[in-house]
Formats: sequence, C-alpha cells, structure tokens
Amino acid sequence: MNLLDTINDPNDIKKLNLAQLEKLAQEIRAEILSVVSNNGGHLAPNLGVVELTLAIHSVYSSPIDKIIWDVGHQAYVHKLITGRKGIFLTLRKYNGLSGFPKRSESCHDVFDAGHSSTSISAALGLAKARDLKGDKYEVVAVIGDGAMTGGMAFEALNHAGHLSTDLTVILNDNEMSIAQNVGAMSAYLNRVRIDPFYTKRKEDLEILLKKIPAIGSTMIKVADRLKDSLRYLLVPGMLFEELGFKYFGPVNGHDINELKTVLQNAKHMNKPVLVHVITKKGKGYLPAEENPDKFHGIGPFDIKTGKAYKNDTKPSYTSIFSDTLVKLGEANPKILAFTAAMGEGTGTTSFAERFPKRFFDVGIAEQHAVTMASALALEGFKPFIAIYSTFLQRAYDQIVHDVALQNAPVVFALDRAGIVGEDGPTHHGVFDISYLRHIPNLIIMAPKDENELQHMLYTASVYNGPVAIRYPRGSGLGVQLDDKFQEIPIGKSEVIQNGSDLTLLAVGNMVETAKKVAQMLQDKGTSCTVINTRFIKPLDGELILESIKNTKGIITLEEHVLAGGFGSSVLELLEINGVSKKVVRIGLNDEFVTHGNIDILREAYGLTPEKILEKIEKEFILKETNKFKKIAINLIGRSK
Ligand SMILES: Cc1ncc(C[n+]2csc(CCOP(=O)(O)OP(=O)(O)O)c2C)c(N)n1
Repeated sequence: MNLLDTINDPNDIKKLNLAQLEKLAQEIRAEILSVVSNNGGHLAPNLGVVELTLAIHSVYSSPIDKIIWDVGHQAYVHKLITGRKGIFLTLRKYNGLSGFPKRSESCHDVFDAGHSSTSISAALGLAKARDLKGDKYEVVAVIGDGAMTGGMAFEALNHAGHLSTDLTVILNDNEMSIAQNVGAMSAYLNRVRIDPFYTKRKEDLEILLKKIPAIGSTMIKVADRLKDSLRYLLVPGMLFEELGFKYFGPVNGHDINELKTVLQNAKHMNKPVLVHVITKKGKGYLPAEENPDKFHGIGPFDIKTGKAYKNDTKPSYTSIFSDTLVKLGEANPKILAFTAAMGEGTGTTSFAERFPKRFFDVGIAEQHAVTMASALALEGFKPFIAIYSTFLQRAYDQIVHDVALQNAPVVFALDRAGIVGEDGPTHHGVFDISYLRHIPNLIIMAPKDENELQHMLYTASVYNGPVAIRYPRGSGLGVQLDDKFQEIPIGKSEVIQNGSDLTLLAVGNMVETAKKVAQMLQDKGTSCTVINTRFIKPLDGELILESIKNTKGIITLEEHVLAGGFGSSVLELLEINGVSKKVVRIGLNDEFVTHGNIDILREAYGLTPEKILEKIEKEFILKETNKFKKIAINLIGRSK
C-alpha cells in the first residue's frame, strides 16, 4: 500500500506512527525524484527537507498555523501533503503547479516567495496580525542557511527579538547556499554544528561558574567577563539568544522523532524561538548528495545517471559572458567580479578560479554587493556585478544612491533578462529597463546576439561610468564570435535593413524576432526598416527620427513590461521632438507573467513573430492593402 496515496490533508500526517512517517518520507523522495527528473526543478533542496516537512506538519496544524517557506524552492514536500499530489505531475508546467508557494494555489501557502530572505519578516507580520486581532495560532518560518545570509533576514531577526512575540524560525542548515555557503554567519553555524558536546558543556560551565568564589568586586567583574566570553565560545546559538530568541539545537533534520520533540517544545514557548536543524542537501539520491549545487535547480535529467538531457549545442549567453570576463580580466588587472551566491548561474566561477583575489561572492546580499562594488569603482577598480535581472530589483536604491549619483563605473551584467520560463513570476527579468532607464548617468545596452554581448562587455569595461547590459536566459543564436573585441560607440544603434513602410525598433533578443516579422511582412508586400537599438539609454534619437521619417509607423519590440520600458522611451523621444507618428509597442502588459515553458509563454503573451504579425496587421490595416498588392504581384507574375 502506497502511504502517499492516503495523504489528502496534513491531518492525515498526524495519524501516522514513526515507521509509517519514515516510509512516507521515502515515497515522497521517489515521487519528487521522478517528477523533477522529468519537469526539472529544485531537487536537492527538497530531498533535504522531507523529514523536516513531515515533522512540521505533524506538530503544527496548517492552515490554522502558518508555515512560511523562505525562497519557497523547497516547498514540494509541503505541496505533496497539502492536497496537491494529484497534480504534482504538472509541477512548473504552464497552467500547472507552481514551483514556489502560491496563495492562489492553496490555503496552506500563506506567503508567496521566490526571492530569498523574506520569511522572517513575513512571519513577524503574520504573528503581529494575530496578536493585534487577538487570534491564537502558531507562525513558523523555515529559512535556509543560505537565505540567512541576506540582509533582510538579519533585519527581521533584530526586530523579532525586540517585539518578542510568539514565533518560530526553523533554520534549515545544510551548509549550502546554491553552492558552498559563505560568510561569518556560515562559519558561526559551522562551529555550533560540529561540537556535539555543547549542551553538556553549557551545564558544566554553569556549575563551574557558580563555584567561583566572589571575593571582592574585581573578581566579580573578572568572573562576569569570563562568563561572557566562555558563553560565546561554548553555548550554541548564543548569537540568536542575544538577539532575543530561545535557541534549540542543533537537531538532526532527518530524525523525525527528534524533530517532533524539539518542535513540540518550540510550539509551547510564547516568544521568538530559533530551531537549528541540520540537514543534508540532496538526501537519499546519491548524485544529488554528491553534487548538491548541480542538483539545486536542474532541467530534466536521466535518473539512473543523474546526467542532464540537453539538446542545445549553441553556447549560452552566460557562457559567453563567463569567457569574455576572464579575457577582460586577463587584459585589465583592475577588473573584479561580484556574485550574490550565484557563481555557477551567472558564470563567474571561471573568473573566480583564475583570479580568486579579484572575485567576491557576497552571499545572498545584492544590496551590499552593489554598494561595495561602487566603493571599489571609486577607488579605480572596474567591478562587474553578474546578477540575474530579477535579483537586482533588490538593490534599486543602491544603484541610484551609491552607484549612479557618484557616477561610479560599475558594470551590471544582467543575466536572465526577459522571460525565464518555469520559475515563473518571481524570476522573470521583465522590469529592469523600467527600473533603470530613469536613473541619470546609467548606460543601458542589450545585445542582439552573443557576439554583440562580448563587444558590449568590452565597451562597458572601457567606459568610465555605470553600465547595465541585459541579456536573456539560455543559448544565443550560435553566431560566429569575432576574435577581437570592438568598442561600440555609446548610443549608436545598428540598422539591420532598410524598408519603406514600417520601422521595427527592437531590443536584445527581440531583434531576431523583428527580423522574422519583417520577413513575414515582406512576403505580404510590406517593407520594413529593422533597427537593432543596442542602447536603450542613451537612445539613438537621431537615427530613429531619421528612419521613421518616411515610414507609416513604428513598432517597438521588447521582452519586458511595456510600462516604462523601451517603447515608452520611444514615445518620449517623439513627444520631445514634436513628432506625431503611430507607435505600436510590443511587450508585456500590466500583469505578472506566469510560469511555464519559455516558448509557450512567449506565445501566450504575444511575443512570437506570428502573434506580433497579427497585432501589426490589426493596428496598421495592412491586410487589405497587402491582399490587393499580393493579387497584383501574382497577376503580373502570370502575365510574363
Ligand atoms: C534575492 C535572491 N537572490 C538569489 C536567489 C537565488 N537562490 C535561490 S535558492 C538560493 C540558495 C538558498 O540557500 P538556502 O537558503 O541555504 O537553501 P537550500 O537551497 O540550501 O535549502 C539562492 C541563492 C534568490 N532566490 N533570491
């Protein structure tokens, strides 16, 4: 009998004895492995929290008690036992189950996430709402040691200790962020983790201290100081206790009984509690245990070998960035690289290996990375911050206040700009043009292909001011790479083709789409100018105004929200110059883009060449004219 089939609600978990819970844990692992190997997803984080999730749901009563998952990439087990196992096969698919907690999906998902380090703030908010309303329930935040490196987590711990309300933070410590965790907090947790005799030593210490005779005030002071320093050295979790939390741990995160006992204790405390749980990332699947970073988030793979199924042979934008950064670093010793816990994802690991002293993994601390990089830039260095477009959202004020205002020559390499696919709305990089375009001093570029990316990176490396370069997830077009870097004149666009009817102005990966649309229109008798904008800022106003003079209208194309995006900047250009011309903007409307396969999403949100053509034909009533033109062309052809 499959136990998982009998779990329709977390209450069903409460009926199981230890042996059954342990059996269920194995069934859940098999289910997750099977679905993720097919759909892709966050495998290792979920395999690591199976017992922990079962223990949480055994002790707490969701949805009355509120369980909040930090980042939310580890909530698959939670989803499976909160009534969603029947649709688990649709995980991360378009119209299927999200890979992250979603309030719209279940009453057991109490706070949406995808970005890191928000859970303690959210838990504190829910706990305070409970207090203010006079309700009674427990609030639990589950946060990884990686997420704990994020500034927001510290801010929330600080405030929670101060408010001293009833809430439990479960620190899921697996020593890993995506890769090995970094920082002093990580080192501190490591010290706590490795000494199993802490509790015993704590008791011994107290007995010892009581025995110190208090002879005179000096001795008392010495004893106090001794007590303090020894406590820091010997008492586990002292740091959390100082912040106002009751510390429990370290607890074996794969021992359901032990977990249940500690959580029961935590539940009965009426103050902030931190439960320090030790887990193994990837637990139960050897390839993931051995390579937890590779299996943190993975595409479809072969379960037997653990090898990813990959069919794209073209290099990714990330790999071109990675190679170019090393080359630039070789030529210029002032070049530095920053990542916020995304070394592999952003392609900075090669630079890190080649120039370890010039590389900084700051942890999940995007804001700190930006300000620190700015200071280095002001001291004559050239920092490249390699970051996903979506995560730079965190550092908006630092870009304005610390970088742009001082014109610090920091380069933002914005990977995953545009629609990213299965990770969904928390991860699409579709806001960066809007949140960067209005910042003075900042240059914004977007390459049409991977060859142009390397030239833009070079251009940024020699430009004396802040630059952002946005490029998409996944592979490039497979174009030949020039051997020598070229400096692209700042603010100069590229005319791909000249035409007489319409002007297509495209950004980044939409240049290729624009070329396809132009060809389709050409086949129907409409001739288009196609411009690769290259610079979103400064805009090549001269070229754009000149090229639209003789065409009927303008179509702007961007894989980005329309509000405040590239198309908006073209509208501003026309307004400033008193030009009145019809503009149709292709991009994303004012709604969040859901999760799913990238191609399906582009189709659903109107970004494929076919959908764009449809829209252009509707807006410019070309259809009628073209129908007649086509008939005329055919007739002339026939008469020959
Ligand atoms: C603000 C932000 N930056 C980066 C990421 C990418 N990211 C997702 S999970 C993760 C590591 C989280 O580590 P940890 O909290 O220890 O969880 P684990 O996967 O080890 O269980 C990172 C860096 C993110 N989600 N949010």
